[in-house]
Amino acid sequence: MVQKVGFRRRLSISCALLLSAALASLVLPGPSMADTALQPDEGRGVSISAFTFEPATMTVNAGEAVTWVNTDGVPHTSTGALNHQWGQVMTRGESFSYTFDTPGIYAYFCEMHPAMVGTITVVAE
Ligand SMILES: [Cu+2]
Repeated sequence: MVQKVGFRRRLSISCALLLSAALASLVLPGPSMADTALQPDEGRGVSISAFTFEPATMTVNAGEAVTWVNTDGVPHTSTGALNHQWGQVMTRGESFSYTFDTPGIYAYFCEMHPAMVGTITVVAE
């Protein structure tokens, strides 16, 4: 019985290692991708990396743009949660900018992976 449990544990650790190796090869950006993420063309930058919006919460002034940059190996979207005010599919290396003109709290998510969520808070200048 004890041996059986031990075997299962080793097996699940092996599976976890294989899975993380597979995920790492899918989602790890190259160095040039990371540079792109840090220097968006327009506005403040949100990097999409390892199925996460980073930073997940950001505050900007009204009239400012936010640029999302996908550094993952799979497509993601940035989609406004309220009536899909904005929405754009980004493949690896692609970016999308949206200008927030009206103060408020804007929740957004990835349509392909709804567990990916973020919030942009827009304050009056
Ligand atoms: Cu996604």
